[in-house]
Amino acid sequence: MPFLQAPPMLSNQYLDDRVLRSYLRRVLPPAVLGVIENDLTDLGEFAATAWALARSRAPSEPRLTQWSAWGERIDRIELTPAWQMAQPLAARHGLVAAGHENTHGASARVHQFAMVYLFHCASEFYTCPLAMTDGAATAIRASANKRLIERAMPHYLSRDPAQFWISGQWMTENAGGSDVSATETVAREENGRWRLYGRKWFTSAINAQTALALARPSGAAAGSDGLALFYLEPQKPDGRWRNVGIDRLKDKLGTRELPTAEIHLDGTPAELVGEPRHGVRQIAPMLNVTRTWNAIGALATMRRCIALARDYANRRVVFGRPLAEQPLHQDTLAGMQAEFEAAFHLTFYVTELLGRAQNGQADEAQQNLLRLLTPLVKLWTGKLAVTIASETCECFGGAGYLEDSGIPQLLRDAQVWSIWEGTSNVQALDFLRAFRGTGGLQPLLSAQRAILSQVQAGELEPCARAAREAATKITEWLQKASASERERMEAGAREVALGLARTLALSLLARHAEWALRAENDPRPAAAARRFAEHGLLRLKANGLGDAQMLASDSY
Ligand code: MFK
Repeated sequence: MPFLQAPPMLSNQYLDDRVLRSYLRRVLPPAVLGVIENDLTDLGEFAATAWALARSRAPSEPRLTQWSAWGERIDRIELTPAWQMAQPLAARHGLVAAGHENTHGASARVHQFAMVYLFHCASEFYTCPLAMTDGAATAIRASANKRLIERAMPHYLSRDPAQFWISGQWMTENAGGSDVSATETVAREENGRWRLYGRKWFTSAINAQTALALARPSGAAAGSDGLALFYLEPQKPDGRWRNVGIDRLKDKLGTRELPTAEIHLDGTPAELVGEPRHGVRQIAPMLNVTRTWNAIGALATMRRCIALARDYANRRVVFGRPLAEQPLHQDTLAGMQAEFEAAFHLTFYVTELLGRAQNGQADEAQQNLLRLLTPLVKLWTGKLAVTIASETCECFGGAGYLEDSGIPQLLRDAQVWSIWEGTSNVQALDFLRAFRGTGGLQPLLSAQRAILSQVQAGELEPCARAAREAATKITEWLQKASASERERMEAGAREVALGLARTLALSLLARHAEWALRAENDPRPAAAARRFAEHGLLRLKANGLGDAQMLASDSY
């Protein structure tokens, strides 16, 4: 008798998503939801069929061929079948364009990111170049560089696959990943044209038609102020490289379908985006957009994990009944769902703010709030996706440890969310940068007060109280730490950032739960809020600096 288990399956990932559909009903005007639902249903179907398709064939990865049979250096990259399919699909659905079009006003970003959330897991990380393209469009628009706006934007925002271009983001170098100020790539003006010389250590989606790159104009000052931001089109129309050498494709833990390369630039023509300095300031709008995509991608990972684990729990019978009926397994799934649901509301709240800011509808406090929340949401969702993906492997038992079940890939891929686009600690320090630069926590505390004033139901009162108390504790911690040395503040920054993210997420989840009770007679968001509050919001350190120094340098 062969041993046989039913593998997990996915149904339409939009129609089956209670959290997304309920949220969209609350925040979007019915007319807008009516218009975009076709797109969402299509992408939900794509997400389900792509999972089944991926299980039915051998995994494939991009391939680099450096030399032709006749000795010519060609550096040709072959993309996976899914990547070839993703390009036209992304263009037609306007996965970048929708975030910039005026059709739905300030709801543009909610619309766009709802699509991205459905598309991500089926895209084999084609969302990476889409994120960078969205970021490049945002940075170029902010630069007000008329020539580049006319040259690149029509391609970035095209819905025509033949016209649609993607962008890379070339920052990371041997000397500096987090510390971009260590950039060694040099820009020289030769015969009235800028050319770049140096090595970029991680360049994702190397097949992109364009890239934004940081380089130091020769003779410019050291540090990040001396860097400039450049726009490049690294390939000629016939596919030959413009003085770019692809040294190798990276051998990564996950995101293996994404062609990430190590490259060298040997006189690559480039164009200044803005002034020949303050490059980090100029690329920052790109970073904030790609970090938002990062949070959406992490959220999509969580949702995929939970959908698979839940489906499997209905199929897998142990100890005489399905896993789904076993109290401890139910409790495990409930914990995952509550964390995901809270993260969902915080992440989409950030997309609402981004839409308002971009549409000129955000006042100064809301712009400051967006600045504070972007690193927080990137940090928390990146960490949470790994936790949920790891728990998902366990939900499948031994099958969750087998590559060909497709489950371990979720965990390997999830690990990227807390690394690229700036590690968790980079985000925590960026939160401190924003905290110091935007007048402290006030924008966040005021927003939380307004959100919680909409929570009236008695059953949600403990959640609202927990969120208020946590905000007070964090405020006190920050006041105390600000008065002491800078290093104490930095050492505690990650826990503060995580605590703030969880606190605001609980407030937002409770507000949605109140609405769902009244408008949809649905008690599930309230159950999620109670469960999330039970998990706790804070792990602030009382006095850890000395202990941390001792433990970090521990040796026998
Ligand atoms: C769905 C898929 C989505 C994901 C796609 C990802 C694909 C891409 C893969 C990659 O490229 S991964 C590489 C990502 N690398 C990073 O994210 C770099 C991480 N390091 C940082 O983020 C550092 O914080 C940073 C390099 C920005 C620090 O640089 P500096 O020069 O030491 O910072 P400084 O001097 O504090 O800031 C310089 C200016 O930038 C200041 O403005 P002013 O000149 O006006 O004073 C800052 O306020 C501003 N700034 C820095 N970060 C900002 C920002 N402004 C707005 N938002 C920010 N986040």
